[in-house]
Amino acid sequence: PLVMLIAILSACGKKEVKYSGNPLFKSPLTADPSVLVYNDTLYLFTGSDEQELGKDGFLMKKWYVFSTPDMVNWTNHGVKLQVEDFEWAAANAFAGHCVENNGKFWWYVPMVHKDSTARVNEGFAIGVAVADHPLGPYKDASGKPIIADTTKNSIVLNIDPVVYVDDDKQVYMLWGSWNEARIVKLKDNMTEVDGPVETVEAKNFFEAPWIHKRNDTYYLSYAAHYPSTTEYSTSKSIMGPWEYQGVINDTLPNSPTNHQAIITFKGNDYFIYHNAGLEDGGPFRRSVCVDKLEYDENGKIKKVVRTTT
Ligand code: FUB
Repeated sequence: PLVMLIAILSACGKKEVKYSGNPLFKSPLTADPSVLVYNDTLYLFTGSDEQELGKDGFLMKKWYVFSTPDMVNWTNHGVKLQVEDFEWAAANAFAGHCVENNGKFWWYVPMVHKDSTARVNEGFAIGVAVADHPLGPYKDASGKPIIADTTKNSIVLNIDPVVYVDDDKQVYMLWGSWNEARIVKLKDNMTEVDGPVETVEAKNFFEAPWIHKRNDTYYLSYAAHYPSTTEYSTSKSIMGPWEYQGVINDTLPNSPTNHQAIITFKGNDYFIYHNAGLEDGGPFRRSVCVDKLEYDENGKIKKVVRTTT
C-alpha cells in the first residue's frame, strides 16, 4: 500500500508536505510575509519586529530575505532593504511585496513619508526598490513614492502593497488603507501608476491584500476585521466584482494582526502568515509560520488547520 500511495502522489505531481516547524525562525523576529518562486527556490520576504518585550507599537526599520529549496531547510540572507535606502522615507517599514517582471525583481514597500508630521499610523507612502536577483542588491527604483497621497481619505494610510503581473502582462497594484482596499494599474516600467486609483469592494476588508490566480479565478485574500481573521473573495476579473467566500484563518490567540501569503511551490499549496507564538513574542514581536493550504473540489479554500498557535 505504501508503494501504491507513493505512486499515486507522484502521479499527481504532489509530494508529502513537510515543514521545518513553526515558527520558521526563533530569531530574527519576522512579520508580514511575501513570497515568490524563482529557479526552483522559494524566496520569503519579511518585515522585522524590533520592539522591546512589554513595550507597545511597531518598531520596524528593515526587511529580510530568506530562501528554501524544500520548505524544510531555510537560509537567512539577512537584511536586504531598509528605510534608509529611500531618501523620501522616515520610518515604519511595514508590509511589502516583491514580484518578478521584465527580468527584474521589484520590491514594493510602504513607509511613513518624511513630509508627514505624523510618525505612527499616518502619512504612509508606497515606494519600490529594484534588483536583478531576489537576493539583491536592491536600490530605490524611482527616487520617489509611487503612491504618496490620495484625497480619498483624510488619514493617509497607504500600506501593504501587493503587485500582480497578469497573463496579458498588465500590472496591477492593490493595497490597504484600514478598512478600504484600493487598486491601480501600473505602467510596464513598474514605477508609475497608469490610470485612476479605484476602491476594491471586498467584504470585511481590513488590510494585507494578497492576489493569486488558480485556473481562471482570481483569489483576493486579506486580513478582515480587527483583531483580524484571514478571509477571501473571488472574481473572474482582477477589477472585480468580488464575491465573498469566507474565512481561511481564524484570529490568532497572540497577535491581532494576521498577514498572509498564498503560493504553490513544487506541487503543494502553502499558507504563509505570522503569529506571536514565541515565548518572548507579542503583538509587536511576531514570527513567520507556514501551514498547508487546501482547496475543495469546487475550488473553495478550506480553513487552514494551524499546526501551532
Ligand atoms: O507590520 C505592520 C502592519 O501590521 C502591516 O503593514 C499590517 O499588514 C499588519 O501586519
